[in-house]
Amino acid sequence: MRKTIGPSRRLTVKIAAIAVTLTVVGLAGNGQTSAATATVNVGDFWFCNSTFSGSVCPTSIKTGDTVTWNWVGSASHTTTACSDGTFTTCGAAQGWDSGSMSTGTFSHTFNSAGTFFYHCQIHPAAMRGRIDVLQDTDGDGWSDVAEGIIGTDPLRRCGVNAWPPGINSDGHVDVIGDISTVANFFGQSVSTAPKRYDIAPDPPDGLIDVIGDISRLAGLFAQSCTP
Ligand SMILES: [Cu+2]
Repeated sequence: MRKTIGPSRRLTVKIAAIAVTLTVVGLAGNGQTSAATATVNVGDFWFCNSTFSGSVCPTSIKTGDTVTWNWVGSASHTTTACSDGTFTTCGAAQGWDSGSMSTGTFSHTFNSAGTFFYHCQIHPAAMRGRIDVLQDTDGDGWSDVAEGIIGTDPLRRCGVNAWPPGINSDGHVDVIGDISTVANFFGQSVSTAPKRYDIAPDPPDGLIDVIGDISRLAGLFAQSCTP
């Protein structure tokens, strides 16, 4: 006789599969979290990807993060800061200017919150972008606004309800106690699941999902908060 596998059994299987994957990944990733780097591709003739040719590509980061522009096309381009969304006053004085490049990378670190516009000086109509920098006062990788919604302390990186992915507050992301806890609420909205588990995106979307919350946790498996 064949046994039917019910929803809770399927979830257990799914969690076990996540655990096995994470154990393998974790061998290489036993570290601490720190400021992040976002990569923006620079192509012919767009920022991010070709769908943004002629429009503005948005990139969301937190204070202290770095954006690295990566030249992937063959023509020469720049990433040059502009004073506002009219893209009329642009140059190094507005924040940064890579100068003309056709290969390699250029990086800029954003230490203050705000909306920062940039374009390519050579193709200003086709190539435009925007960096949305959210305030992250404690530097734990979650914006102050997100932590306000999740219910963690935006001023502390470690401790009880301080670091969003440290679900059980032991300062470490594990399968038991963190990932499996959140996975148990898979598919639920924060009307029935705790807001504390809705750690992604930033700010949170009100839903406990695999693409957002569980994969974000999985990506931090075996990592610790830095006091
Ligand atoms: Cu260009």
